[in-house]
Amino acid sequence: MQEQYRPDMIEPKVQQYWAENKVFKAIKDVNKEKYYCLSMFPYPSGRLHMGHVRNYTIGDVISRYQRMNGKNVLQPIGWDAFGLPAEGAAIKNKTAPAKWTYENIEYMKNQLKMLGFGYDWDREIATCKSEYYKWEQWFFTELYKKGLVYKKTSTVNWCPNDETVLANEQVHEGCCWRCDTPVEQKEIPQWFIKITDYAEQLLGGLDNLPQWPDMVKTMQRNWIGRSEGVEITFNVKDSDEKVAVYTTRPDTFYGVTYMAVAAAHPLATQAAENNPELAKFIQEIRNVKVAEAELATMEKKGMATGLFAIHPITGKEIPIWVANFVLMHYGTGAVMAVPAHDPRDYDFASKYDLPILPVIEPFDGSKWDYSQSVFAEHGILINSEEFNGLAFDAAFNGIADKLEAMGVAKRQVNYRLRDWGVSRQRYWGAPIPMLTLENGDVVPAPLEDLPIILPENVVMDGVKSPIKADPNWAKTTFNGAPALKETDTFDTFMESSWYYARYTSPTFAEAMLDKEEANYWLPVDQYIGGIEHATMHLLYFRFFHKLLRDAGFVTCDEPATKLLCQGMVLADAFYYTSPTNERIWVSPTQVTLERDEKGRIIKATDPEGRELVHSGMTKMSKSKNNGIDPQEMVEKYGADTVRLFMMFASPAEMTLEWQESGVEGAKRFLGRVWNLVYQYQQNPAKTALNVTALSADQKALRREVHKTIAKVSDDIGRRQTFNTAIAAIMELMNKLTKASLDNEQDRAVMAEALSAVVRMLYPITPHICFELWHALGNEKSIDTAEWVKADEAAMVEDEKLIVVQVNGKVRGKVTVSVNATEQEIKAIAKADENVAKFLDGMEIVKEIYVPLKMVSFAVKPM
Ligand code: ANZ
Repeated sequence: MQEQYRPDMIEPKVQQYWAENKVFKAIKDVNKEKYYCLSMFPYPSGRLHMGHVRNYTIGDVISRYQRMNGKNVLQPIGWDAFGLPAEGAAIKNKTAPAKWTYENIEYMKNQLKMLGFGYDWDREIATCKSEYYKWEQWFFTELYKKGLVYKKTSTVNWCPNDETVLANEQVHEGCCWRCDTPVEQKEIPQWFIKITDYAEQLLGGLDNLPQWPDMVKTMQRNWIGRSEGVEITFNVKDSDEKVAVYTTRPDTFYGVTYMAVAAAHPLATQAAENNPELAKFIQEIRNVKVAEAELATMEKKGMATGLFAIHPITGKEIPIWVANFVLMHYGTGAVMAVPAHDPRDYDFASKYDLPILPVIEPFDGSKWDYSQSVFAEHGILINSEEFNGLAFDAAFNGIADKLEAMGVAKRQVNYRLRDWGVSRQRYWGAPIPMLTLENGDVVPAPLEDLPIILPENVVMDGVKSPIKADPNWAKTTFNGAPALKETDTFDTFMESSWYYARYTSPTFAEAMLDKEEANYWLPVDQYIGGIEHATMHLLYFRFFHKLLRDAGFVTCDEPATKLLCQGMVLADAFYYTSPTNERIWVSPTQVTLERDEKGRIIKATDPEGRELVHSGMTKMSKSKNNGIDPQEMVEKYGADTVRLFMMFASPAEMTLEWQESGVEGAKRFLGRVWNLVYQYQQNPAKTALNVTALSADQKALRREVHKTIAKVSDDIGRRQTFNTAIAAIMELMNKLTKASLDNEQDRAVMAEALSAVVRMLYPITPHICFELWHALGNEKSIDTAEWVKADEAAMVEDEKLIVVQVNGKVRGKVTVSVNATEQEIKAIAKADENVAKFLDGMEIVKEIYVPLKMVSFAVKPM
C-alpha cells in the first residue's frame, strides 16, 4: 500500500476492475431476495450537473448497502433521449438531433463511470432507439383498441409566419422564438390517453404508498382534484336550448344571480353569430392563454350574451354572460354564479354591477356585510324557502334531492385531472403509430409495421419538423392501399413512463416486457428523483403501471414502493454591474473570498480584482453562472471525495449548499482514514481478538465501534439519514486515531474497528474502500463483503462514569460497575480523593442520587 492517498491513481483502476468483471450485473435469482433501486434517468443534455451527481450518489449508496445486506440488487441507468433541446442544439451546431444526442450519451456515460456508480451497463436504454419505442408504439395501438385512446381537437401555440406549432418553451413573451411574430392559439386534432378513467384508482392508490413523501401525495391529490357536486340543467328562455352547470355548492342555489359560460361554450358561439361585438370579445379572450392558478386572481372580463336562463325553482330570469374566468374543459364549461359566496363571482358582479343575493349566514349568527366582501365559507341558509336554517350537508342533500326529483340535476364526482394529450408537433420524438386511409378513416399501425422509424439523418432548419417537411415520409400502405403516417410524435413523458419496467428485460425482442423478469424485479423498491416530478412524471409513471397491469404484464398495483425526493444543490452566486447596468455573473470558481471569523463572506473579488456583490446561495443555474462542474471537481478531488461531501453536507431531502471548504474537509477525512490504515498496516495484529482479555480502554473502544455500527446501519438502512451516518463514522475515526497500538490486543481491536469503518464507508466512497480492504489483508474484493453487524455483547456497558457534586459544584468523577448498589456508589464517591477534601470537616445534610449518573452532597460546616 502507498503511503499517500492518491484518488487519481486508485479510482480509474478500481473502475476498470468493476467494468471488466461486470461486478454489478444483475441476474434474476428466485432464491435471492431482489432489490430494485432506480434513480430517475437523465436527459442527455451534454454534461452531468451536480443535481445528477446528488441523485445518482444517493441511489448508489442505497444499492451498495442493500447488496452488502445480501440482496440481489438491480441498479440500471439509461437515457431519456428524446426532447426539444436536441432540436435547438442541432440547429445551433448544424448537426442532427440524433448525432448530438448520441455524442452526449457517450460523453455523459464516461462521466457516470468516473463517479464510480455501480450500474448494470448491460441494461442501458436510450429511449430514442427504435428497439425501445417500438413497444411504446405497439402499446399505444393496444390502448386504442381498448378504447383508452381517442383523437380530439385541442389548442396549440401557432406561429402564423412560420406556419408551425410551437412548444410552450418556444414562446417568448407571447412571440415566436425565431421570428418574433405574436403567437396565436389554434385548434388542431390531437391524440389523448384516457388517464381520467384511472383517476379514482390513482387517487385511492396513494393510500397504499406509506413510503412516499406526504408532499408528493398531497400534490398528486390536488392535481387529480376530486370534487363532489351536482350537475344542474337550466332552460334557456324562449329557446329549446338548455345549459348545464357543475357546482360543488348546491346549498347556494337560491343565490344564483347570473350565469357565466366559457368563451368556447356553444351558447357563446351561438349568441355571437349576430352580435359582432360579442364575437370580437370572444376572440380576444380566447387568444389569452392562462394557467388555471391565475384564474382566481386575474382581471375578470365578461360580456352579456343577451340570453337568459330560467332558475328551475324560483322561475327567475338569470342573465347569461361570457366570462374569461370560466374554463371550457372543466365541468360543463358553464357556472351558476353566486356572487355573495364565491370570490370570482363576487369580483365579476362588482365590476359589472350584477345583483348580489346572500343565501348563507355565518354559523355564529353574526351579520355579514355582503356589500363589502364575499362570504365564501360554509354557514346557515337564509332566503332559501324550506331550506332556511339548514347547515351545509343537510342543505346540499336537501337541494340536490329536490332538483333530482324535478329531473333537472344529478349528483356527480368531478376530477380536475384532464386526459393526457400526447401529440407533439415536434420532430425529435417517437412517431405516433396511427395511419390515415384514403377515405379518412384512422387505424392503428399493425405490429408488423412497427417500429415506425424516425429518420435520424436529417437537416433541421428550425421551422418545420423534417418528417412534416418531407412530402414522402408519411406515405405508406395499409392492406395494400395507400395510407398516410401520422407526422406528430409522442410527448416525451411517454418514454419515461415505462422505462423502469423495460429495464427488467431491456433487450427482449418478443414483447414489450418479459413477464417473468418484470414480475421478479418489480415493483421498484426504491425510486429517487427530484420533487419537480411530483405530479406529471410520477403520475404518468403510476398510470402506465396500471395500464401494464391491466394488459397482463405485471401483477403489482404500484410501480415503486418507496420514493425519495432529493433536495436541490445550491452554490454562492456573485455579480458585478456593467457600465450598461447589466448584472454580470461570475462563476464562484473564479472568485477570491475574504471571510470573517464566523466564516461569513465579507469581500469577494474576481480575477481582475473587481469587487463583486454576493447574492447568496441559490440553485445552481446557467443564468447565475453558479454551476459547479462535477467533472472538474472529480478531477481535482477524486470521485470519493465528491460523493462523500454530497452525502455529508445535508440530509438527502434538503437543499445542499456547495462549499469548496466542505469538499476539502471531506478529502482530509478520507486522507485520515487512509493514514490510519497505513499506520496500522506497518505493524498489524498477529493474534486474534480475545474479547475476554481486554482492558477497560480496549473494551470502551470496542463499545464505540459497535455502537457506531448499530447507528450507521439504522441511519443508512431505515432512516436514510446518510449525513448522520457519516458524522458517526467521523466521530469514531477521531477516537481510533487517538487509540493506542502498543500491544497485540490494541492492534486486534484496531483491526476489527478498521474492517468495520471500511465496510461502513464502502457504499459512500467505494474506491478508497476497495483499496483499503485489500490493504487490511482481505483476499476477495470488498464488492463481495457483507455489511458489518453490531455485536450486542460488545455494546453492553459494564461500567459507568458518575459525576459527584458537593454543594452544586462538580468535585469529582468516579467509575462504577453498572451492577453497584446506591450505597456502594455513594461510598465510592465519598472515597474519591478530591471529593473527600470537600467533605472533610463538613456535615452532610442531604444526599441525592441520580441512578448511574450523579451523586450530589449538600454539606454545612460541623
Ligand atoms: C356555484 C358556487 C357557489 C360555486 C359558491 C362555488 C362557490 P372544484 O371544487 O374545484 O370542483 N366551476 C365549475 N365549473 C367551472 C369552470 N368550468 N370554470 C371555472 N369555474 C368552474 O370547483 C367547483 C366550483 O368551481 C363550482 O361550484 C363552480 O362554482 C366553479 F359559493 O358553483 B360553484
